[in-house]
Amino acid sequence: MASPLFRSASTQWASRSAATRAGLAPRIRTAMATARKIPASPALAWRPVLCYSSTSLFHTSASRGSADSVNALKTPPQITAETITVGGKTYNKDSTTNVTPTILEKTTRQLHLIPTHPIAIIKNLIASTFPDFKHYDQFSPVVTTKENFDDLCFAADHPGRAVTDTYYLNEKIMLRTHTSAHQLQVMKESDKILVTADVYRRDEIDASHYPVFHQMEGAQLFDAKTAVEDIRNLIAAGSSAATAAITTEDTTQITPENPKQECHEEAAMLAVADHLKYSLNLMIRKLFSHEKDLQVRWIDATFPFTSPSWEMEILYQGKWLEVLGCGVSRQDILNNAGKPGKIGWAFGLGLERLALVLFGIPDIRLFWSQDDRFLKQFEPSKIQKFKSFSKYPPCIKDIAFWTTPNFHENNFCEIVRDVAGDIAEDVQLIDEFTHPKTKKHSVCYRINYRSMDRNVTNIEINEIQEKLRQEVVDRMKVELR
Ligand code: FA5
Ligand code: MG
Repeated sequence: MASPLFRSASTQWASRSAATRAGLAPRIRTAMATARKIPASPALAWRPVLCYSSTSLFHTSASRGSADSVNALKTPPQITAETITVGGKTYNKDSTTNVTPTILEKTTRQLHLIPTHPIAIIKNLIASTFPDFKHYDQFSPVVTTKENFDDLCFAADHPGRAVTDTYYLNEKIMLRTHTSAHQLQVMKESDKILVTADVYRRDEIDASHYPVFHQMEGAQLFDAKTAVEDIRNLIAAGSSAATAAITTEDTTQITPENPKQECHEEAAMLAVADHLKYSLNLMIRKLFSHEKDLQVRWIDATFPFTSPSWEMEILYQGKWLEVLGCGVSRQDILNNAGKPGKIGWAFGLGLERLALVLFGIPDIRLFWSQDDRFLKQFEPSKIQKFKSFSKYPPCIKDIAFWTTPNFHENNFCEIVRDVAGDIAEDVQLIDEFTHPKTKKHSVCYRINYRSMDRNVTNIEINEIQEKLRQEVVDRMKVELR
């Protein structure tokens, strides 16, 4: 179970183990809608927008590079007893280091830069709905804890900083957990920015969770003094092209729990909020232009770096699926970016979430497949349904052990990933109990081994399972049962 990096994420992450135990569908949650107290001004309210009938209307906006070159990232990372070298830079290890070779190898893949890969196709389609935004997609995943947390107003004791949730190269250097890590840097350079990148989180193992996924960050800043007028004009100009409706439910409200920042004028904040939702509704409508009855809803959320904050959910196969988080940027961030006279919004969305839905890709590991049967299916700028190829049979093994007081499921999953790699399809807690006399706590995990592209033999899996049994004892000091 991952701890809450953000409140909304915690709902999404933390609910999983309990939900899995209860046999419920994990992660896709139903949120409560509430009545909006401060209504949007009619001039700024969401209006239907143009529904394009063909994805060929998307144009790819030029993507820009940045500090670290992609070539440096393609060089295989190296880990020695004392150091880690990644992206051409060497970092000293310390007692915080928890990044593994399996994870570091993923930094070389850069899926969002392969034009025929579904992640890159979605990236480009979304970027085309923000045509004049400066797009950065070549930042190294190695960032400082200042960039990932401090600059974004995370409290010093925020659980998202925990070693159980985040990959550290050392105490001060980590793999970014979200694209927001680059907000401050890029806001200094432009008022309209997009950042696409691979992000890393220690997490559980199943068909919709992988320790690496991709996010796109967007932000737009306005002159605080003229924001209301400027935004009204922008939305009026945009809506003149509107022809089709989108079913959008928005009953969120500004409350003490999801407040306006004190430094903001209410009218300017509401205008920015309306432009944010307007822009994201437009983007999602374009992406799902082929869907006749797309249902979208907005719910309240909490992030340390925005207030008020919201999440967008789309109705997918009868369930509400969270696709992005967003809000009005904390003024401290804009001030620190040297833009005290501005007010703005920011969003961060998950590209895999959208790709799973749009391409109908059933397992998140497929994005990492090097199999031509996967890679050759897609073409730049086109959304086409994934044609599944034969699934190989699974091999199921259980492992039971007495835990230690500091046992964390993510540490166990990390060892499974390290030992089995992508062959580990799913890890589920199937039994746990506390011994009435000794008070010792026992857990039993069921591991589903299956390769995406070949048959796995029982002998091979037995060897992996044996290695796993040794590694959990060595690394977590637990007692096997
Ligand atoms: C964030 O990462 C915030 N940085 C988003 C943000 C940016 C908010 C700017 C406000 C302003 P969150 O942890 O909820 O928030 O992740 C954002 C999106 O990434 C989610 O809505 C989801 O689409 C995707 N995502 C999150 N966790 C996973 C995961 N384990 N696997 C795949 N996608 C994920
Ligand atoms: Mg979230």
